[in-house]
Amino acid sequence: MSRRFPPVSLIGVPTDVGAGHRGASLGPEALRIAGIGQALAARGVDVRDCGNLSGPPNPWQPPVHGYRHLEQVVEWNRALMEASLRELRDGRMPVMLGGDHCLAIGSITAVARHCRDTGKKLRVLWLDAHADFNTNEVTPSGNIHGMPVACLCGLGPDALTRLGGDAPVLRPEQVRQIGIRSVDPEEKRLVKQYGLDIYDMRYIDEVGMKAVMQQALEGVDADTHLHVSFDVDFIDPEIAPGVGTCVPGGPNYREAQLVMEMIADTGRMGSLDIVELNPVLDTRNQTGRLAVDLVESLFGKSTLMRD
Ligand SMILES: [Mn+2]
Repeated sequence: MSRRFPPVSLIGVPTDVGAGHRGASLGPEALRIAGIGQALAARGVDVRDCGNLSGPPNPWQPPVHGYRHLEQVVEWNRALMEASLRELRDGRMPVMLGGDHCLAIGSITAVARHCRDTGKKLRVLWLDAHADFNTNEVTPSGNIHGMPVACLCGLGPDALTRLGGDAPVLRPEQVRQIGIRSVDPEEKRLVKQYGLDIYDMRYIDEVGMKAVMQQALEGVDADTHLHVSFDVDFIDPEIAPGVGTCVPGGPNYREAQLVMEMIADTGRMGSLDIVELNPVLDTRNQTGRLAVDLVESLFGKSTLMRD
């Protein structure tokens, strides 16, 4: 074992209330079946599976004032925020098994609070095909899984932006988005206005993933808590078909591994979301197994001979 990682708590959040397709609610079990707990234990990590949180069913209703299922989204996120904060205060690393990406609101609100309490700087790495910076005014769908970054930056309904009391939870300069290749037209305007740091696929093609990660991790030091929000649709759908919102042209297997390995090398990852895995759209849990493979690299399983 090349590096010690803090003890990990797996928190299953079986819901798709924020998504436009049903099925991400099955993500936690697919990740367990793909062996996430055993894989981390094999890395020498102390793993506790906290089981699944519970919350309201998906009512599958149209949006109201530009938000779909706002009440249910708030309820799930509050449960997750409380569970994550409990684990963080216990000295453990919460690893959220989602669930759709709206859940990052609860998970990152907890992490930001913990960083304030412990005097740590927070850096969020957002691995995703989408910027997730929609608001109720510009969203084409009302699906709240397209809004978490905006909500965390203070743009959204009070029930979500002030889930933990204070808003905004994040300043845009604390976020680095990697792999982006689909941004809605009005969302693009907001992203520019807020000055979000986006490493899109065009930029990755031009400078290469290594340089991108060096830039995204610049300034990360011993006082930094790195939160990784891993939307499985980050990866190219050729190898990761089991997601609700496929966008072609994502990072390939080696690029995705490099991202994870370079994050592991910092030794600063303090919390992780794994979201949007949709087993209903997958092929024999191929995407679930790939996600676990990549998470192993986040915990230092290098495919290179450097250990
Ligand atoms: Mn996302």
